[in-house]
Amino acid sequence: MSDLNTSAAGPADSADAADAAEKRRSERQIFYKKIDQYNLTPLWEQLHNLVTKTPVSDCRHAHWEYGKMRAYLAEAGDLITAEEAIRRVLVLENPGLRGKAAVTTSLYAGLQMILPGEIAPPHRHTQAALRLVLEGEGAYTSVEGEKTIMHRGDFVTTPSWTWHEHGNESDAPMIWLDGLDVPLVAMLDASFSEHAHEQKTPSAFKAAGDSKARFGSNLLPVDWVPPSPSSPLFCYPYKETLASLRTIAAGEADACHGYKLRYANPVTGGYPMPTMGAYIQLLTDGFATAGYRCSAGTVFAVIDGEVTVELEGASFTARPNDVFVVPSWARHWFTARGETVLFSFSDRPVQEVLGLWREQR
Ligand code: GTQ
Repeated sequence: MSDLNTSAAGPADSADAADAAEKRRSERQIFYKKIDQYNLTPLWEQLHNLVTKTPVSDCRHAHWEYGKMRAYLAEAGDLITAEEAIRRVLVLENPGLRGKAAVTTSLYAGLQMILPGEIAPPHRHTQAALRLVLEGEGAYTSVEGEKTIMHRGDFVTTPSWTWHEHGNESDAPMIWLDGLDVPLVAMLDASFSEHAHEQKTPSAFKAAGDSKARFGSNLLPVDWVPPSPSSPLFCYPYKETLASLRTIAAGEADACHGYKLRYANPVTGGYPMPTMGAYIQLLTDGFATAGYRCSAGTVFAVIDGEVTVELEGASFTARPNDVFVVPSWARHWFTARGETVLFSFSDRPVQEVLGLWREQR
């Protein structure tokens, strides 16, 4: 019977239904305005935007050519000293996240330059930092009183709340890529910092190579208990990293990654710092990766060789010292020209510890 009634519904009935729907819509709008004054909002109007089937992000893929960045950095060098700037850095802002000092939703990247004779003064902050040395030889970063002389390709860490300063006693500019967890720490409202003049207990001077001797040689100080989840080793020299990559490249390559290793905390086997994972991978000449995506938006820097990247319907070729971003869940393909070495960093450790990290091969 009800079937018959429905099919027999005339134009008058459907007009009534439309009127009723319109009335409900306007009643709802009035209701939303009313509760808005009390800082309340209806979930059902935005549930689909909050709980998406797969990641939806303002983070876009992006590519910065080193030649252009370097020219702008040189101009910055004429405009401001490292001491004046505290840190003379050009921030790589994701085109989808302008104004937020974010290279991905959770991470920050910048290109820092120190000219001969300059010093970037000591400070410490809760934000963790990593450096990939791109150009120059012989400038230093000092972490907790230990001076590390930097060489191209070296991976240097500045864990949360460690005192650090940079200086350049060489006769050429020194340029490196900074990676920090600035947006993540901002999201958590957990930013604290101090400058050296506020420092109450200056960090003791340590010999160059101290952390490598204690923690980076398959030895550990007797009775040593980790004071933090971060790696006590501050420098991972590229010379050793490259030798490892070339040795494992005699074996079988991973279809998605070629030969890929992650930087490790030698004490725990975990990540160098709890908020950022860092990686190094070698792709042999002509190697084309299988499509891959993961839920950690990733910043890549080319150390050697050349890589053509395909993702989100776009394609670009990245050359030595270029930086590019692969957003969360963006499937991508790499093709290498020449022996290619890629450095990368992401928030994967955070996602893993929260049980969120996913990948698709
Ligand atoms: O070298 O300490 O790119 O504090 C941003 C903030 C570098 C640094 C950055 C920093 C540093």
